[in-house]
Amino acid sequence: MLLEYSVEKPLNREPPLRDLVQNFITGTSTAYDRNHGPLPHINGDTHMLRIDGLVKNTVNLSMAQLRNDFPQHEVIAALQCAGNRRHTMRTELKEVDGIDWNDGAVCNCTWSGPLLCDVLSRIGLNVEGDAHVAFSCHMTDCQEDRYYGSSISLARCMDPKMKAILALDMNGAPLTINHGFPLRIVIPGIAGARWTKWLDRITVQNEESSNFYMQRDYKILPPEIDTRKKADDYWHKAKPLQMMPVNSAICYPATGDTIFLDKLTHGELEIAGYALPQGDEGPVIKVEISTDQGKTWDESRILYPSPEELSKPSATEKYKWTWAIWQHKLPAEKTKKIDKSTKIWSRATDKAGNIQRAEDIKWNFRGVGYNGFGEIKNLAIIDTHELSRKAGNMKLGNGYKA
Ligand SMILES: Nc1nc2c(c(=O)[nH]1)N[C@H]1C(S)=C(S)[C@@H](COP(=O)(O)O)O[C@H]1N2
Ligand SMILES: [Mo]
Repeated sequence: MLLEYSVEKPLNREPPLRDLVQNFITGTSTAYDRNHGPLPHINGDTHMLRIDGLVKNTVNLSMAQLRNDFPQHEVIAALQCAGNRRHTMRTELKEVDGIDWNDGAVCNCTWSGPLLCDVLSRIGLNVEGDAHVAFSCHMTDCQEDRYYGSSISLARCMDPKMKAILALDMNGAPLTINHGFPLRIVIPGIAGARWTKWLDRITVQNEESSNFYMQRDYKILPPEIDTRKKADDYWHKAKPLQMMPVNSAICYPATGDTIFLDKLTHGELEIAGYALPQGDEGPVIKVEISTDQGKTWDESRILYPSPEELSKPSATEKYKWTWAIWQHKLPAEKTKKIDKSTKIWSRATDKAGNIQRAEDIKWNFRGVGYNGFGEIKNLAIIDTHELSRKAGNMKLGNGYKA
Protein backbone atom coordinates (compact mmCIF):
# COMPACT_ATOMS: atom_id res chain seq x y z
CA MET A 1 0.00 0.00 0.00
CA LEU A 2 1.23 3.48 -0.87
CA LEU A 3 2.10 5.59 2.15
CA GLU A 4 2.46 9.34 1.94
CA TYR A 5 4.69 11.15 4.46
CA SER A 6 6.31 8.98 7.14
CA VAL A 7 6.33 7.97 10.78
CA GLU A 8 9.27 10.33 11.31
CA LYS A 9 7.67 13.24 9.48
CA PRO A 10 3.87 13.04 9.52
CA LEU A 11 1.66 15.73 7.98
CA ASN A 12 0.70 18.30 10.62
CA ARG A 13 -0.53 21.71 9.54
CA GLU A 14 -3.15 24.35 10.30
CA PRO A 15 -4.59 27.05 8.03
CA PRO A 16 -4.04 30.80 8.54
CA LEU A 17 -6.64 31.93 11.10
CA ARG A 18 -7.97 34.56 8.73
CA ASP A 19 -8.98 31.78 6.26
CA LEU A 20 -10.68 29.83 9.00
CA VAL A 21 -13.38 32.43 9.73
CA GLN A 22 -14.40 33.03 6.11
CA ASN A 23 -17.01 30.26 6.15
CA PHE A 24 -19.27 28.52 8.61
CA ILE A 25 -18.48 25.17 6.96
CA THR A 26 -14.72 24.76 6.66
CA GLY A 27 -13.62 23.75 3.16
CA THR A 28 -12.06 20.28 3.12
CA SER A 29 -8.74 21.65 1.89
CA THR A 30 -8.71 24.33 4.62
CA ALA A 31 -9.25 21.85 7.49
CA TYR A 32 -6.12 21.22 9.60
CA ASP A 33 -4.18 17.94 9.42
CA ARG A 34 -3.03 15.98 12.45
CA ASN A 35 -1.27 12.65 12.02
CA HIS A 36 0.86 10.38 14.18
CA GLY A 37 2.13 8.46 11.16
CA PRO A 38 1.98 8.41 7.35
CA LEU A 39 -1.21 8.71 5.27
CA PRO A 40 -2.27 5.30 3.91
CA HIS A 41 -3.72 5.23 0.37
CA ILE A 42 -6.51 2.67 0.82
CA ASN A 43 -8.60 1.02 -1.91
CA GLY A 44 -12.17 1.89 -0.89
CA ASP A 45 -13.61 -0.95 -3.03
CA THR A 46 -11.83 -3.66 -1.10
CA HIS A 47 -11.44 -2.05 2.34
CA MET A 48 -13.37 -3.84 5.12
CA LEU A 49 -14.46 -2.82 8.60
CA ARG A 50 -14.29 -5.68 11.11
CA ILE A 51 -16.61 -5.46 14.11
CA ASP A 52 -15.81 -7.87 16.94
CA GLY A 53 -15.59 -8.32 20.72
CA LEU A 54 -18.77 -8.39 22.78
CA VAL A 55 -21.10 -8.76 19.78
CA LYS A 56 -23.38 -11.65 18.75
CA ASN A 57 -21.27 -12.35 15.66
CA THR A 58 -18.03 -10.94 14.33
CA VAL A 59 -18.79 -9.26 11.01
CA ASN A 60 -16.85 -7.69 8.16
CA LEU A 61 -18.59 -4.86 6.35
CA SER A 62 -17.61 -3.29 3.04
CA MET A 63 -17.85 0.44 2.44
CA ALA A 64 -20.69 -0.24 -0.04
CA GLN A 65 -22.63 -2.09 2.66
CA LEU A 66 -22.16 0.82 5.08
CA ARG A 67 -23.43 3.20 2.40
CA ASN A 68 -26.30 1.13 1.03
CA ASP A 69 -27.57 -1.15 3.79
CA PHE A 70 -28.12 1.46 6.52
CA PRO A 71 -29.96 4.80 6.71
CA GLN A 72 -27.47 7.64 6.10
CA HIS A 73 -27.25 10.52 8.57
CA GLU A 74 -25.52 13.87 8.39
CA VAL A 75 -24.21 15.96 11.25
CA ILE A 76 -22.44 19.32 11.34
CA ALA A 77 -19.71 19.08 13.97
CA ALA A 78 -16.52 20.85 14.88
CA LEU A 79 -13.43 18.63 14.81
CA GLN A 80 -10.77 19.95 17.13
CA CYS A 81 -7.35 18.70 18.13
CA ALA A 82 -6.99 18.45 21.92
CA GLY A 83 -3.77 20.45 21.46
CA ASN A 84 -5.48 23.35 19.68
CA ARG A 85 -4.28 26.72 21.17
CA ARG A 86 -1.31 25.03 22.84
CA HIS A 87 0.91 27.91 21.75
CA THR A 88 -1.03 30.27 24.01
CA MET A 89 -0.72 27.95 27.00
CA ARG A 90 3.01 27.60 26.34
CA THR A 91 3.63 31.34 26.00
CA GLU A 92 1.13 32.69 28.55
CA LEU A 93 1.58 30.07 31.28
CA LYS A 94 4.63 27.81 30.98
CA GLU A 95 6.43 25.58 28.47
CA VAL A 96 4.52 22.40 27.59
CA ASP A 97 5.38 19.15 25.79
CA GLY A 98 3.76 18.99 22.34
CA ILE A 99 3.71 20.40 18.81
CA ASP A 100 3.13 24.10 18.58
CA TRP A 101 -0.49 24.56 17.49
CA ASN A 102 -1.76 28.07 17.18
CA ASP A 103 -5.59 28.51 17.24
CA GLY A 104 -6.21 26.80 13.88
CA ALA A 105 -6.27 23.07 14.76
CA VAL A 106 -10.05 23.07 14.42
CA CYS A 107 -12.60 22.89 11.61
CA ASN A 108 -16.38 22.79 11.29
CA CYS A 109 -17.64 20.35 8.67
CA THR A 110 -20.52 18.11 7.71
CA TRP A 111 -20.00 14.39 8.19
CA SER A 112 -22.23 11.63 6.88
CA GLY A 113 -22.70 7.89 6.89
CA PRO A 114 -24.60 5.35 9.00
CA LEU A 115 -25.12 5.90 12.72
CA LEU A 116 -22.84 3.66 14.75
CA CYS A 117 -25.81 2.63 16.94
CA ASP A 118 -27.75 1.37 13.89
CA VAL A 119 -24.82 -0.78 12.80
CA LEU A 120 -24.15 -2.17 16.28
CA SER A 121 -27.86 -2.81 16.91
CA ARG A 122 -28.19 -4.81 13.74
CA ILE A 123 -25.20 -6.97 14.62
CA GLY A 124 -26.42 -7.43 18.19
CA LEU A 125 -24.48 -6.86 21.39
CA ASN A 126 -23.40 -9.39 23.97
CA VAL A 127 -22.85 -7.00 26.86
CA GLU A 128 -23.82 -6.79 30.48
CA GLY A 129 -23.67 -3.33 32.00
CA ASP A 130 -21.49 -0.64 30.48
CA ALA A 131 -18.63 -1.31 28.13
CA HIS A 132 -16.29 0.55 25.79
CA VAL A 133 -16.16 0.70 22.04
CA ALA A 134 -12.63 0.78 20.63
CA PHE A 135 -11.84 2.19 17.19
CA SER A 136 -8.61 1.20 15.52
CA CYS A 137 -6.59 1.62 12.39
CA HIS A 138 -3.90 -0.96 11.63
CA MET A 139 -3.04 0.50 8.24
CA THR A 140 0.23 2.09 9.32
CA ASP A 141 2.67 2.32 12.18
CA CYS A 142 2.43 5.40 14.37
CA GLN A 143 5.13 7.37 16.16
CA GLU A 144 4.52 5.75 19.55
CA ASP A 145 2.54 2.59 18.76
CA ARG A 146 2.08 -0.04 16.05
CA TYR A 147 -1.48 1.12 15.28
CA TYR A 148 -3.77 4.05 16.07
CA GLY A 149 -6.62 3.58 18.53
CA SER A 150 -9.20 5.31 20.70
CA SER A 151 -12.36 4.39 22.59
CA ILE A 152 -15.50 5.90 24.10
CA SER A 153 -18.27 4.49 26.26
CA LEU A 154 -20.77 2.08 24.71
CA ALA A 155 -23.60 4.16 26.19
CA ARG A 156 -22.55 7.18 24.12
CA CYS A 157 -22.23 5.04 20.99
CA MET A 158 -25.71 3.58 21.43
CA ASP A 159 -27.46 6.90 22.04
CA PRO A 160 -28.77 8.03 18.64
CA LYS A 161 -28.92 11.63 19.92
CA MET A 162 -25.13 11.61 20.37
CA LYS A 163 -24.75 11.12 16.61
CA ALA A 164 -21.64 8.91 16.50
CA ILE A 165 -21.33 8.34 12.75
CA LEU A 166 -19.29 5.95 10.64
CA ALA A 167 -18.38 8.75 8.28
CA LEU A 168 -17.85 7.97 4.60
CA ASP A 169 -18.34 11.58 3.49
CA MET A 170 -17.06 14.97 4.61
CA ASN A 171 -18.71 18.13 3.26
CA GLY A 172 -20.83 16.06 0.87
CA ALA A 173 -17.99 14.18 -0.86
CA PRO A 174 -16.06 11.01 0.01
CA LEU A 175 -13.45 11.65 2.70
CA THR A 176 -10.11 12.74 1.31
CA ILE A 177 -7.07 10.58 2.06
CA ASN A 178 -5.71 12.97 4.69
CA HIS A 179 -9.03 13.07 6.54
CA GLY A 180 -9.42 9.28 6.69
CA PHE A 181 -10.65 7.84 3.36
CA PRO A 182 -12.57 5.59 3.14
CA LEU A 183 -13.89 5.55 6.74
CA ARG A 184 -13.45 7.42 9.99
CA ILE A 185 -15.42 7.53 13.20
CA VAL A 186 -17.02 10.90 13.95
CA ILE A 187 -17.85 11.55 17.61
CA PRO A 188 -19.34 15.04 17.92
CA GLY A 189 -18.28 16.99 21.03
CA ILE A 190 -15.32 14.68 21.70
CA ALA A 191 -11.62 15.51 21.14
CA GLY A 192 -10.27 14.93 17.62
CA ALA A 193 -7.82 12.31 18.93
CA ARG A 194 -10.76 9.91 19.32
CA TRP A 195 -11.98 10.35 15.72
CA THR A 196 -9.89 7.46 14.38
CA LYS A 197 -9.22 7.76 10.64
CA TRP A 198 -8.80 4.89 8.12
CA LEU A 199 -10.94 2.85 10.49
CA ASP A 200 -10.59 -0.92 9.99
CA ARG A 201 -11.77 -2.36 13.30
CA ILE A 202 -14.36 -1.69 15.99
CA THR A 203 -14.21 -3.80 19.15
CA VAL A 204 -16.83 -3.78 21.88
CA GLN A 205 -14.87 -4.53 25.05
CA ASN A 206 -14.86 -4.22 28.84
CA GLU A 207 -11.87 -1.90 29.05
CA GLU A 208 -10.72 1.32 27.36
CA SER A 209 -8.55 1.07 24.26
CA SER A 210 -5.02 0.15 25.33
CA ASN A 211 -3.52 2.22 22.51
CA PHE A 212 -0.72 4.66 23.41
CA TYR A 213 -2.78 7.68 22.32
CA MET A 214 -5.58 6.68 24.68
CA GLN A 215 -3.44 5.70 27.69
CA ARG A 216 -0.23 7.74 27.62
CA ASP A 217 -1.19 10.89 25.76
CA TYR A 218 -4.24 13.17 25.39
CA LYS A 219 -4.90 13.38 29.12
CA ILE A 220 -5.05 16.49 31.30
CA LEU A 221 -2.41 15.81 33.95
CA PRO A 222 -2.52 17.76 37.23
CA PRO A 223 -0.21 20.83 37.37
CA GLU A 224 2.33 19.14 39.69
CA ILE A 225 3.07 16.55 36.98
CA ASP A 226 5.60 18.69 35.15
CA THR A 227 8.23 16.33 33.74
CA ARG A 228 8.18 13.27 31.46
CA LYS A 229 9.40 11.13 34.32
CA LYS A 230 6.53 12.21 36.59
CA ALA A 231 4.08 11.79 33.71
CA ASP A 232 5.30 8.22 33.12
CA ASP A 233 4.29 7.33 36.67
CA TYR A 234 0.99 9.17 36.46
CA TRP A 235 -0.63 8.36 33.09
CA HIS A 236 -2.56 5.35 34.42
CA LYS A 237 -4.18 7.51 37.14
CA ALA A 238 -5.60 10.16 34.80
CA LYS A 239 -8.71 9.81 32.65
CA PRO A 240 -8.46 10.13 28.86
CA LEU A 241 -9.58 13.55 27.61
CA GLN A 242 -12.93 13.15 25.88
CA MET A 243 -15.22 16.19 26.01
CA MET A 244 -13.75 19.46 24.75
CA PRO A 245 -14.32 22.64 26.83
CA VAL A 246 -16.16 25.85 25.87
CA ASN A 247 -13.71 27.99 23.91
CA SER A 248 -13.15 30.97 21.62
CA ALA A 249 -10.34 32.46 19.60
CA ILE A 250 -9.72 35.75 17.83
CA CYS A 251 -8.79 35.06 14.22
CA TYR A 252 -8.58 38.60 12.91
CA PRO A 253 -6.59 40.77 13.47
CA ALA A 254 -3.51 38.86 14.62
CA THR A 255 -1.11 39.67 17.45
CA GLY A 256 1.47 42.17 16.22
CA ASP A 257 -0.61 43.47 13.29
CA THR A 258 -0.52 47.06 12.14
CA ILE A 259 -4.01 48.14 11.17
CA PHE A 260 -4.89 51.17 9.09
CA LEU A 261 -8.34 52.59 9.75
CA ASP A 262 -9.82 54.70 6.98
CA LYS A 263 -12.88 56.91 6.72
CA LEU A 264 -15.18 53.95 6.06
CA THR A 265 -14.37 52.25 9.37
CA HIS A 266 -15.59 55.26 11.42
CA GLY A 267 -12.67 54.70 13.76
CA GLU A 268 -13.98 51.25 14.74
CA LEU A 269 -11.76 48.18 14.88
CA GLU A 270 -13.25 45.06 13.35
CA ILE A 271 -12.47 41.83 15.18
CA ALA A 272 -13.60 38.31 14.21
CA GLY A 273 -13.18 34.76 15.41
CA TYR A 274 -14.81 31.45 16.24
CA ALA A 275 -16.35 30.05 19.42
CA LEU A 276 -17.00 26.47 20.49
CA PRO A 277 -19.48 24.97 22.96
CA GLN A 278 -18.49 22.48 25.65
CA GLY A 279 -19.00 18.87 24.50
CA ASP A 280 -22.62 18.49 23.43
CA GLU A 281 -23.85 21.57 25.30
CA GLY A 282 -24.10 23.95 22.34
CA PRO A 283 -24.99 25.97 20.49
CA VAL A 284 -22.76 28.88 21.43
CA ILE A 285 -25.17 31.62 22.47
CA LYS A 286 -22.89 34.52 23.38
CA VAL A 287 -19.44 35.90 22.60
CA GLU A 288 -18.00 38.95 24.37
CA ILE A 289 -14.92 41.13 24.02
CA SER A 290 -12.87 42.89 26.69
CA THR A 291 -10.10 45.44 26.20
CA ASP A 292 -9.56 46.04 29.93
CA GLN A 293 -8.35 42.65 31.19
CA GLY A 294 -11.87 41.39 31.84
CA LYS A 295 -13.20 44.29 33.92
CA THR A 296 -15.92 44.97 31.33
CA TRP A 297 -17.22 42.81 28.48
CA ASP A 298 -19.16 43.91 25.38
CA GLU A 299 -21.34 41.52 23.44
CA SER A 300 -20.35 40.62 19.87
CA ARG A 301 -22.51 39.61 16.93
CA ILE A 302 -22.77 35.93 16.10
CA LEU A 303 -22.79 35.85 12.29
CA TYR A 304 -23.10 32.07 11.80
CA PRO A 305 -25.31 30.28 12.62
CA SER A 306 -27.46 33.31 11.71
CA PRO A 307 -29.86 34.70 14.33
CA GLU A 308 -32.69 33.41 12.16
CA GLU A 309 -31.26 29.87 12.17
CA LEU A 310 -30.62 30.01 15.91
CA SER A 311 -34.20 31.03 16.63
CA LYS A 312 -35.66 27.92 14.93
CA PRO A 313 -36.91 25.10 17.19
CA SER A 314 -34.50 22.68 15.47
CA ALA A 315 -31.48 24.90 16.25
CA THR A 316 -30.27 23.04 19.33
CA GLU A 317 -30.23 19.70 17.60
CA LYS A 318 -28.63 21.10 14.45
CA TYR A 319 -26.01 23.40 16.00
CA LYS A 320 -25.14 21.87 19.36
CA TRP A 321 -21.87 20.44 18.01
CA THR A 322 -20.88 23.30 15.73
CA TRP A 323 -18.76 26.34 16.17
CA ALA A 324 -20.06 29.90 15.82
CA ILE A 325 -18.37 32.61 13.76
CA TRP A 326 -18.59 36.02 15.40
CA GLN A 327 -17.70 39.59 14.63
CA HIS A 328 -17.15 42.61 16.83
CA LYS A 329 -16.92 46.26 15.94
CA LEU A 330 -14.96 47.90 18.71
CA PRO A 331 -16.37 51.44 19.15
CA ALA A 332 -14.12 54.34 18.16
CA GLU A 333 -13.60 55.51 21.79
CA LYS A 334 -12.27 52.08 22.77
CA THR A 335 -10.28 51.65 19.58
CA LYS A 336 -8.51 54.98 20.22
CA LYS A 337 -7.25 53.74 23.57
CA ILE A 338 -5.58 50.64 22.14
CA ASP A 339 -1.81 50.70 22.31
CA LYS A 340 0.93 48.06 22.09
CA SER A 341 0.28 46.95 25.66
CA THR A 342 -3.49 46.37 25.26
CA LYS A 343 -4.72 42.80 25.35
CA ILE A 344 -7.98 42.12 23.54
CA TRP A 345 -9.83 39.11 24.96
CA SER A 346 -12.79 37.04 23.76
CA ARG A 347 -14.95 34.71 25.81
CA ALA A 348 -17.81 32.40 24.80
CA THR A 349 -20.91 31.10 26.56
CA ASP A 350 -22.86 28.05 25.40
CA LYS A 351 -26.49 27.11 25.80
CA ALA A 352 -25.87 25.17 29.02
CA GLY A 353 -24.20 28.26 30.54
CA ASN A 354 -20.61 27.05 30.29
CA ILE A 355 -18.39 30.12 30.00
CA GLN A 356 -14.65 30.69 29.63
CA ARG A 357 -13.34 31.86 33.00
CA ALA A 358 -9.93 33.10 34.12
CA GLU A 359 -10.00 30.79 37.17
CA ASP A 360 -10.33 27.71 34.96
CA ILE A 361 -7.11 28.33 33.06
CA LYS A 362 -4.70 25.72 34.39
CA TRP A 363 -1.43 24.55 32.98
CA ASN A 364 -0.98 20.88 32.09
CA PHE A 365 2.15 19.08 30.91
CA ARG A 366 0.87 18.14 27.46
CA GLY A 367 -0.90 21.44 26.86
CA VAL A 368 -4.25 19.85 25.99
CA GLY A 369 -7.76 21.23 26.38
CA TYR A 370 -6.58 24.86 26.62
CA ASN A 371 -9.50 27.26 26.78
CA GLY A 372 -8.12 30.50 28.14
CA PHE A 373 -9.71 33.65 26.74
CA GLY A 374 -9.10 34.26 23.06
CA GLU A 375 -6.32 36.84 22.99
CA ILE A 376 -4.49 39.23 20.69
CA LYS A 377 -2.03 41.94 21.68
CA ASN A 378 0.74 44.20 20.46
CA LEU A 379 -1.44 45.92 17.85
CA ALA A 380 -0.50 49.19 16.17
CA ILE A 381 -3.58 51.11 15.03
CA ILE A 382 -3.14 53.94 12.60
CA ASP A 383 -6.21 56.02 11.88
CA THR A 384 -5.39 57.35 8.41
CA HIS A 385 -8.56 59.42 8.35
CA GLU A 386 -7.58 61.16 11.61
CA LEU A 387 -4.02 61.62 10.33
CA SER A 388 -5.07 63.32 7.12
CA ARG A 389 -7.41 65.60 9.05
CA LYS A 390 -4.56 66.61 11.35
CA ALA A 391 -2.25 67.11 8.41
CA GLY A 392 -4.87 69.36 6.80
CA ASN A 393 -5.16 71.48 9.95
CA MET A 394 -1.41 71.77 10.17
CA LYS A 395 -1.10 73.13 6.65
CA LEU A 396 -3.70 75.75 7.29
CA GLY A 397 -2.18 76.59 10.66
CA ASN A 398 1.18 77.13 9.04
CA GLY A 399 -0.28 79.65 6.69
CA TYR A 400 -0.05 77.55 3.51
CA LYS A 401 -2.80 77.62 0.97
CA ALA A 402 -4.78 74.37 0.71
N1 LIG B 1 -5.58 6.60 12.23
C1 LIG B 1 -5.40 7.81 12.79
N2 LIG B 1 -6.48 8.50 13.19
C2 LIG B 1 -6.33 9.72 13.76
C3 LIG B 1 -5.04 10.27 13.98
C4 LIG B 1 -3.91 9.52 13.54
O1 LIG B 1 -2.76 9.94 13.68
N3 LIG B 1 -4.15 8.29 12.95
N4 LIG B 1 -4.91 11.51 14.60
C5 LIG B 1 -6.02 11.90 15.47
C6 LIG B 1 -5.93 13.27 15.94
S1 LIG B 1 -4.88 13.55 17.24
C7 LIG B 1 -6.73 14.27 15.44
S2 LIG B 1 -6.74 15.81 16.13
C8 LIG B 1 -7.62 14.03 14.28
C9 LIG B 1 -7.23 14.98 13.14
O2 LIG B 1 -8.06 14.79 12.04
P1 LIG B 1 -7.75 15.50 10.64
O3 LIG B 1 -6.32 15.20 10.26
O4 LIG B 1 -8.76 14.96 9.70
O5 LIG B 1 -7.92 16.97 10.89
O6 LIG B 1 -7.55 12.69 13.80
C10 LIG B 1 -7.38 11.70 14.78
N5 LIG B 1 -7.44 10.40 14.14
MO1 LIG C 1 -5.14 15.75 17.97
